Amino acid sequence: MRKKTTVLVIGANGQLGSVLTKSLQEKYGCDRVIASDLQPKEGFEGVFEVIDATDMDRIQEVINKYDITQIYHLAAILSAKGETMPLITWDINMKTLFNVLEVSRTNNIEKVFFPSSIAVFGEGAPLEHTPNNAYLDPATVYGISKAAGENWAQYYFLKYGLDVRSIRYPGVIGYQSIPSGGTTDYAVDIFHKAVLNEEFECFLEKETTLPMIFIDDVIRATIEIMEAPLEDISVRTSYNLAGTSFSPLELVQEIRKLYPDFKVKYNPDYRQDIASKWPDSIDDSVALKDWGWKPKFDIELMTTTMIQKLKEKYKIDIKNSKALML
Ligand code: AKB
Repeated sequence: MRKKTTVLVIGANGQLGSVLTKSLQEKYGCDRVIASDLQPKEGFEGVFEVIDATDMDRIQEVINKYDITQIYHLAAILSAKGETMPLITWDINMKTLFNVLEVSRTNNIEKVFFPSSIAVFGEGAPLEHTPNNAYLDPATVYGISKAAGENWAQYYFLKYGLDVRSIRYPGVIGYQSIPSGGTTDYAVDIFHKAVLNEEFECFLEKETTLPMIFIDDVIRATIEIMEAPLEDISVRTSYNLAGTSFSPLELVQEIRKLYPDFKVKYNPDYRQDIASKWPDSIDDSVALKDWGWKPKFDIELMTTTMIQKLKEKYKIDIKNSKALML
């Protein structure tokens, strides 16, 4: 008899994990989604377990406790932070992945989700419409760990039949949480500054175009690939995924349609070197062909949605802080 789907989300406090956990709760029910991270998150509603994913025994305990059938492994150190501690990043990103793959194999987990990233591409890949099977020569330790991880995901599928599915995420733009440690993080921070009428200092050059995606699209893509019939998944390393592509300047121009006085200064740092080697745009036609992927948000819709949501959020935050002060 097929077991009822019970999902474990590792890295549930992160930019993506926090939103994905909510969508999974809506889909499977609160008691069927086990959120986990290094520490509990204030205000979290649902079932939570503290897991350090470098500890395989701890993951095993949680699998046993809830009879887990699917794992979403979202914990990783991202590109920019990774460059400040390369060996630790390699250890953590690979150890946590191996732990997830191994416990999944030995517990007959039905499906595993492992996010990869546009960071797997380097100077050997075409900058425009980078194809799914482009040469991978990543220049960051994060990118190297994701490229290696993609191959390990495929290895576990081919050797053990473990159903690991993966997407190469572009930079994710969302209003619910603030990302940290990534090279694409500027594109979230900029919206907060615009809504708060503050000047924004950009750590990338104004012309640096990168592939980005709005949070609603990326969550939908993640759930869609996990729901696709097994026989439709032809790529066992990772699928390219496109949302929209833009440079800081193009984003500023879009924001200025709503905030004409928005001030920005450019002060590129080491993250510019990382971004310069990543693609400008992504060819995601294989994802379209295999499981029907199509993004809904372009730069315009993403910008208006971000601003509307952040305005609501800050109004609420201001109300809350006033309430606390009374
Ligand atoms: C980062 O900037 O490191 C991430 C990514 C593109 O994977 N957002």
